[in-house]
Amino acid sequence: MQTMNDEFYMRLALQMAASAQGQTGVNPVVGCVVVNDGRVVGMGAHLQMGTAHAEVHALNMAGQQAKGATAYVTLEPCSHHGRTPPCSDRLIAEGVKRVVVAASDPNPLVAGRGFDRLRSHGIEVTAGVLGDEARELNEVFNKYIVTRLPYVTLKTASTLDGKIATRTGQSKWISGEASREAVHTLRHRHQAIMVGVDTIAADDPQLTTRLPVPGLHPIRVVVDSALRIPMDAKVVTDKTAPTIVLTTEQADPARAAALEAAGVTVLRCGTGPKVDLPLAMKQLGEKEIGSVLLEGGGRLNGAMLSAGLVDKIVLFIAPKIVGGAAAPGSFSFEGFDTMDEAVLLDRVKMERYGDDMCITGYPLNA
Ligand code: AOF
Ligand code: ZN
Repeated sequence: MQTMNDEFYMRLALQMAASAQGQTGVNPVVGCVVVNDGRVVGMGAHLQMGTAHAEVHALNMAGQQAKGATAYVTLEPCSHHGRTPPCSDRLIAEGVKRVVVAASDPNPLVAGRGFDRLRSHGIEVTAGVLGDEARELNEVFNKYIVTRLPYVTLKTASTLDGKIATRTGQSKWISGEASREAVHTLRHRHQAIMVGVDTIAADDPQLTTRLPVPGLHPIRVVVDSALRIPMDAKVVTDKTAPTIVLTTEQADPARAAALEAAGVTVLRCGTGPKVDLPLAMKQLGEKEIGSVLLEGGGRLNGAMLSAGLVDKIVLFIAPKIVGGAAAPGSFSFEGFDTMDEAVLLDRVKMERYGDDMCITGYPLNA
C-alpha cells in the first residue's frame, strides 16, 4: 500500500540522489533511506562509479535496525554483480521487510530482476513512488545504459531575436550572471563539453567549471574537421581537463601528431570532409562518456540538431535585441521549407534567472 509517508521518505532519498548529480560518471544517481518504526535509521547515496551503491551506505548506517525496516530507494535495487555485489541480495540478507522504489532500472542486466528477487524472498515491494521525478534525475543514465550513446544537452544563450553575437561578433555578455552560473552547474553535471573549432578560434575559451563552490571540469571536445585548432589554444595548453579533438581521416597526420604530443586525444570520425557526428557520438560513448553539453556555435548546433543527435535543449534568452542580418543565430542550418518540418520541443519548461528566461525542452522530431 502506498502512503503519504512513502512520498515523504522518497523525497528525502531523491534529494540525496540529486546531490550527487555530475559525479557518478555513467552510473545513475541513487538515494536510499531506511526507516524503522517511524525513525530514519540509515541514509545513503551512490557517490562515484566503482564505489558502494546507495543501499549499501544506508544499510551500513542502519546496522541491526535494518531488520524489519522499510527501505526507500530511488532506483530499482540491482540484481547483478557489476563493480559491486547485488543490492537486492544485501536487502534480503539484512531482513528488510518492505522496499519502496521510485523508478525501475533500465539496465538490461537488471530491468525487473531486482524486483523479482526481492519479491521471491517475501519482501513487500511498492514501485512507482515519485517515479517521474526519479526518471528525470537519471535521464542521462536511462539513455546511455540502453544505447551506449552519450546524452546530448544543447545549451545556448541568445538575445530575444535569437542572436548569439552582434554583427561585429561581440558576444560578451549576452546573458546575465545568474544564467552564467546555471551554465557552470550544467558543465559540472556533464562528463564532456563540446564546441566547434570556430568557437576556439574566436574566443579561446577554457571550457571549465567555475562556480562559487568547487565543481568538476568536463572533458573538452572540439569538432575540428581540418585540424585548424591553434596549438596555443587554452584547451590545448592549460591541462585543467582532458581535451579530445574530433576530426576525419583526411586530417593532416603531422598536425594530429603535434596535438597528441601536447596531450590531446585525436579521434578520426569518418572519411570526411566533415566529422561524421553520429560516429563521433558512438566513439565518445565507447570511451564511457555518457553525457555531452553542446555549447557549439550556430553551425555545430544546427548540424547536431538536424542529425537527430540532440536529446535536450536549454535556451537562455536575454531581454535584449541586437538585430543585424549577418549576426549569427543559435541554430544556423539549411532550414526547412515548411512549418510542418519544424523541430518541436516536448515537455517545455520555463524558468527565470535574473532578467533572463530559460526554456528547456526535448526535441521530438529532429
Ligand atoms: C543500485 N543502487 O546506488 C546504483 C545502482 O558497476 P556497478 O556495481 O556500480 O553497477 C552499476 C549498475 O548498477 C548501473 O548500471 C545500474 O544498473 C545500477 N546502479 N543500482 O541498486 C545504486 N548506483
Ligand atoms: Zn546496487
